[in-house]
Amino acid sequence: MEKKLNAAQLIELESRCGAHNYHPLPVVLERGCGVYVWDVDGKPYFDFLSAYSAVNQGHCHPRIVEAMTDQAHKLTLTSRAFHNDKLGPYEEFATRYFGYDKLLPMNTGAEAVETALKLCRKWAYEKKGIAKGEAKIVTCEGNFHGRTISIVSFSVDPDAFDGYGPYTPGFVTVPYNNVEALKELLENDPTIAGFLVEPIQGEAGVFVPDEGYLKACYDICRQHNVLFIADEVQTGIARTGRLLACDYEDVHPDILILGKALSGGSYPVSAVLADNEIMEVIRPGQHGSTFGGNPIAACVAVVALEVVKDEKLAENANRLGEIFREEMNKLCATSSVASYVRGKGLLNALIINNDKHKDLAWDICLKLAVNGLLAKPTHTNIIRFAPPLVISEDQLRECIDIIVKTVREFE
Ligand code: IF1
Repeated sequence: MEKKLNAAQLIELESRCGAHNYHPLPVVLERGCGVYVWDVDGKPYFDFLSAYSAVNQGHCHPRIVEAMTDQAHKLTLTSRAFHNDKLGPYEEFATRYFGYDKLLPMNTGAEAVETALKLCRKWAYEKKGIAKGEAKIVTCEGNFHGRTISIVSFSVDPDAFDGYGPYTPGFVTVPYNNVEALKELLENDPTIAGFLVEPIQGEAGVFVPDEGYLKACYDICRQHNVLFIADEVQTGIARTGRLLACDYEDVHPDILILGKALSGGSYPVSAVLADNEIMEVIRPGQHGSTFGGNPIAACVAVVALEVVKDEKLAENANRLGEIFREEMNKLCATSSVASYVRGKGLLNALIINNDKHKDLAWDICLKLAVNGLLAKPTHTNIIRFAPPLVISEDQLRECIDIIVKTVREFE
């Protein structure tokens, strides 16, 4: 048998043999259960990243693992050249669950976003009557929707787009959380087909728009026959304290994009949902994916969604999110390091004052890891806190103690 490699050796291997497209914390994980993960030395941590909100149902949820392994023994992949016995029941379940006529299954978030963009453009030509090749889709400053060429074409983050041109045309950017900007654009440009928006901007640092923003945008889109496309890849599936973040404003997107927690983080499963009038514009051979809608994904997604309801994860995220922000506000009131907290449900960010020391948030995250909690900084001074939604109040309070104690070490 091969000798077990230690953490330093495993990190060195990745560095030597893997592309350097990430800068991870120096922690090597080998096991997870619920809100906990363990490193190769057996040290436990609370996971406050949840694989960027994919593991909402907790690590290795027994029901999800069972659904996945049972199906793995039976049939893994047929492609869509043939039917499989799991896809139809999953589509029926998920469309009822979210209130749409139809679902288009994909695998990753970026693929689902691409699918939504294609669907929107085709709808624009076939239903809205925009001249072929003229359709535009509006996106928001500070957006993050994935890593494909088309998606980075409308990113405003140089890290995401620089060096990857030529870019895909047909996108217009408006400032986020600005109803007027969208209104003006839609009133003056009849070639706009859709508005793509994150209900809360994740990568931008958990940026929560003003109350009423989504509803106002939705109404303006309605008025101008523009599709409201919600990217709920990160905010969806109970993360923000409701099943969807759009539910807070009773907005039912024309096109809904889901990923990440649709599988509880066990498998790449994403989806686009829409009603017949929109979805019917894509016909056989016009879009697809080898793995999209495979029977393992279908089984996993059904159970992952059942777990969300059975374990009342939205309610838990909502209640514990309030506690988390209340305690972080107390910390910020008396800290020179922690400035303020923002977020919704269990998608939150602590803003660090890094005036004196630029890498302070990174250093705090390193110390948090030593103290048994994993989180990752974004945009140098923002620490995202997003534990699995199965976390209990006692566990959350233990984590709050770790965060407070750690931040205090930097005062
Ligand atoms: C990485 C952030 C999170 C997303 C939204 C689509 C996708 C994502 C709203 C694409 C992906 C990720 C991917 C991850 C970092 C990350 C992220 F830091 F950028 F903001 F979650 F917080 N729409 N988000 O947030 O989904 O194709 O990756 O499945 O490492 O790039 P994907």
